[in-house]
Amino acid sequence: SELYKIIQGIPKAELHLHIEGSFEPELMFKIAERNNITLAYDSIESLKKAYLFNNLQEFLDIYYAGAQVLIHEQDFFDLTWAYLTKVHSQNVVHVEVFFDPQTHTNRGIAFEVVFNGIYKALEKANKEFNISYKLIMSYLRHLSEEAAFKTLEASLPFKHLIDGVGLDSSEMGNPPSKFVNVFKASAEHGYKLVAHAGEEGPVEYIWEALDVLKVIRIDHGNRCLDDEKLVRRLVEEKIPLTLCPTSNVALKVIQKMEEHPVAKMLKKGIIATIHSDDPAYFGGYMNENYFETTKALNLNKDQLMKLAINAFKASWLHTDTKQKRI
Ligand code: ES4
Ligand code: ZN
Repeated sequence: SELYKIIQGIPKAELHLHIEGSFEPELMFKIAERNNITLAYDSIESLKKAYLFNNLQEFLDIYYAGAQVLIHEQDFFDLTWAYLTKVHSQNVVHVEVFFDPQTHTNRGIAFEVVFNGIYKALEKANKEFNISYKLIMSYLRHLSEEAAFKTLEASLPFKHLIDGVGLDSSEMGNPPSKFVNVFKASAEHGYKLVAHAGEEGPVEYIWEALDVLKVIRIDHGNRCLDDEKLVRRLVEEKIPLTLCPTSNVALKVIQKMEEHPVAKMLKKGIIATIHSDDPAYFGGYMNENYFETTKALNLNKDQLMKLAINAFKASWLHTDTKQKRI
């Protein structure tokens, strides 16, 4: 369609992408086979049929199960390279990628195996596709702060190559404040701070991410419109929100795309941006997220361009944290 062509033509930045969530069933079966692992599903089709979720937790259970087949550096490289090839075809020119070290270190995979595979693919895409990138290590919030501290420690040999830390996994009952100490320590090591907040959780979690963790960007933040004072804070301090519309529909954060808050957020002056979150599970990479959102909310060209430009504004492209920290 005409709209899809316009979206394809826009150079885009992806700021909210879990690399484990880009694991397509075809590649999952291929890697499972070469690692002699039997998946709980007997075919790609039956696996895909399991991708129906009523909430975040139902998704996370399947997402963590899928990641279990990743064993060797080559597996992490192939996963990351497949993602980068795909987004390159969609005219994505900058990515800020999350990875979840604990999903792997908890089953005996060394941090450096995970890191090296991902890093080498990012470097290759930088050279071959001219894609720029940042890397964000995410702490799993359903685990303890002590476990996050161990992850922080494991990352230190690579800290000159990692740009930030995030907070993901099961939101309800795991408020940002649970991680106040490890976020403070992470900042002291030079990491930038972001956190998932207000996806399923209440606005209080967004306030905590800002006031307690001192994050510079909120992942999701859908619920912020519940609180006028919070909206003013986000606008005044230029705190971006990285929204993920197809994720929100797939996880029933909203009932249908027409209810997505991004248009209202733009009207209020929030630096709202659009990303894919876990594209292999939610059925949409960057173009599909822009396309479905634009159609459902009837966004005009100015709003569409605003979203694309906001992502570059919200990115860390202009920062050179790696140099600074050496
Ligand atoms: C996630 Cl959609 C979402 N929310 C929270 N944590 C996550 N990890 C991967 N995808
Ligand atoms: Zn996410």
